[in-house]
Amino acid sequence: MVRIAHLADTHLGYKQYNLDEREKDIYDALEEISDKILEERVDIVVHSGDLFDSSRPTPQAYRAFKNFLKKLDGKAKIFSVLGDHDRPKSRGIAPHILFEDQIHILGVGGSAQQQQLNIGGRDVVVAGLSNLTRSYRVVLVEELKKLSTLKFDGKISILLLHEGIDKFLPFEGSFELYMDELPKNFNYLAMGHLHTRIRASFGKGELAYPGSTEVLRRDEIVSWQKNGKGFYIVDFEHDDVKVRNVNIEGIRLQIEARLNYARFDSEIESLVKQVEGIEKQPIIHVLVEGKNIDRQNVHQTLTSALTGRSLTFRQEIVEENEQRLPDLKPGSFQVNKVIQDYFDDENTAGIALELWNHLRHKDIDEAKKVAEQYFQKEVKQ
Ligand SMILES: [Mn+2]
Repeated sequence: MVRIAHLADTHLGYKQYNLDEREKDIYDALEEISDKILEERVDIVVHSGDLFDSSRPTPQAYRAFKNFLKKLDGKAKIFSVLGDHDRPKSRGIAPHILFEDQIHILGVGGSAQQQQLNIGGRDVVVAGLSNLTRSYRVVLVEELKKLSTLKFDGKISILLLHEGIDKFLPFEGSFELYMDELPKNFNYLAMGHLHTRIRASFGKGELAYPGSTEVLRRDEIVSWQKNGKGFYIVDFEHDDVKVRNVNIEGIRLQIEARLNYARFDSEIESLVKQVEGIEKQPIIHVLVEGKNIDRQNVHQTLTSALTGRSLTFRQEIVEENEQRLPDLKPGSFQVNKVIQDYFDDENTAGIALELWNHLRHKDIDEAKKVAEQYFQKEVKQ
């Protein structure tokens, strides 16, 4: 039997809400993963991209990965592809280069690569193609076509990709690939990029996204509660592929609380009871709904109730008589087109689209970055 650990989207160096604690949470998650990988005695570790949150990691992020490698101590071969976050912009080199003796990065520069190794008598082919954006879709599809012609006769075959697929990201413009463009001749498609856990049988084996290893965005809370966060253990025996979840236990709690302003005081009281005594202070997302909401009062009440009981709280206020957008079904219109039609010039439409992409994931930090860059470039000139 050959056993691999499959992880992705560790985003080392990401610092949610600009909090040191959140940066450390991400490193702690990786440390727990290294313990669990050792317990599982895996032969190979594959990381499907976005190992680092940036192509220019901080020393802290480098150190976290160094510690991971030190812990594994050469007990497993490690392969990875670059994601959209840690792929260097233009012609730079990837941060992974510092660890090139210990980690093999596959398919950088637009062409897929493969390596063959022998694990206890069984040949294993690990292929990979680093992230290509939608503007390189032609290259991406061409490379996948080439991969689909490979013959593995009896060898275990694994393919690493960091891309979104239409089936799991229904909005036009948000995915890079259509499901039927993926090669069907591999035993296991080790995917990265989507932060939720997804598993599907595909071709002659399985396709799987392990998801991010921490709750990096608010819209990951629901799937984290349902499916956990962590990585996969994949066992290959004869022609069989078995995938199993391994969960990280130490993840910081994130709570979504919906409070009715008419009963604000009593609802705050029960929220306080709910979070009382939690050892690792939770992150609380509060939504206050009602009429004639006194925003300042809400903020003051939340601050005095939740300070010390939460790592941070985020408040959102919705007035009952505020106009809400009509419900639209995915696929019934193209967001790109709506935005492009609205703005006259391509540049502004591009920025609006980028902002929309971050904000629909409630990724305020990334949206701020985009806004700041725009300000630097367009306004300050
Ligand atoms: Mn990604």
